[in-house]
Amino acid sequence: MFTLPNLPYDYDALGKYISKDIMQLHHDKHHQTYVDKLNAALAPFPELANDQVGHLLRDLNTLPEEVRVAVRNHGGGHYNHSLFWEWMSPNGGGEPTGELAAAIVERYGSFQAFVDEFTTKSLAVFGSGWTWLQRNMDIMTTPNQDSLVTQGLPAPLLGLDVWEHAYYLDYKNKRDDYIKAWWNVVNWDYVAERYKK
Ligand code: MN3
Repeated sequence: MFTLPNLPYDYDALGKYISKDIMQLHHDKHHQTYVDKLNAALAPFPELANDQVGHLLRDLNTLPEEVRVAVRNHGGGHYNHSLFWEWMSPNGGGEPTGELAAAIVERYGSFQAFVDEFTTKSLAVFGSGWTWLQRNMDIMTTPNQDSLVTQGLPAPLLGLDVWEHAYYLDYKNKRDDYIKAWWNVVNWDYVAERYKK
């Protein structure tokens, strides 16, 4: 059985940028629903229900056909959101340092140029999806709850949820304002930790 992880901070901790109302809805309702639907789909397959969701996504095409769509959508939702909470912090924002900063600057010329490109790609996602910083410093987007690991790629260093449910309560249709605010809570320490692994 899969379970909803606790937020690593209080619901109102990001309040200036992402409200308590959004965090409660996003974590307690949206993420919980992915977990519940994943568990329901895998109930007839206890050996799969005991695996890690990242493994199921990686091996999606070898799973029983009747659970693939559920794992892709709800398993992807569970996996992506479990990381998303960690990618934010009330002590976040600013710029990365060390090897991660060097890799970003080497690829994009400057941290700001990286932010601009990540933002532009996030704004270009039509409908619902995610923007990712990959281990090789590529920025890519996926629709819905699709995961990089299903595509045989390493787990992402950083990801941004651009589904409307992530920002509509605070920012209405203004995804650009949400993204601008989100940079103030990015947990670069956690991204750097993932980069080192
Ligand atoms: Mn979401």
